Amino acid sequence: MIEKLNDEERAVALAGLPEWGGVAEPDGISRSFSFGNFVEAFGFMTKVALLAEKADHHPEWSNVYGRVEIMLTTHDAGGLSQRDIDLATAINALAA
Ligand code: HBI
Repeated sequence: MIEKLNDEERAVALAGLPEWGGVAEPDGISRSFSFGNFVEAFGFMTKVALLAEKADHHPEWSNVYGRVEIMLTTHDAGGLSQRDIDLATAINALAA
């Protein structure tokens, strides 16, 4: 059973993910990305989708032209879990 991070675990995790902000409802993290055009944005989303499927952990996201908004939370845990931190870290590597 995947558990929510406690306050201390959360603080440590977010310190390592300065590009991501805390989301209150649902309990999670989010980050915005801006690309030159839709095709670039969708290519990024495709790479994230393959990561997510491999991790069996999926984002809640939106896309408008070159912008992608990603929010990560763990439904099974009812909030932020290590799975979200791991996926955010992998997404950062894609966007680097
Ligand atoms: N993705 N964000 C998120 N949260 C989940 O709880 C989740 C998921 N993807 C797959 C999934 N759960 C289930 O398939 C596994 O927990 C079995």
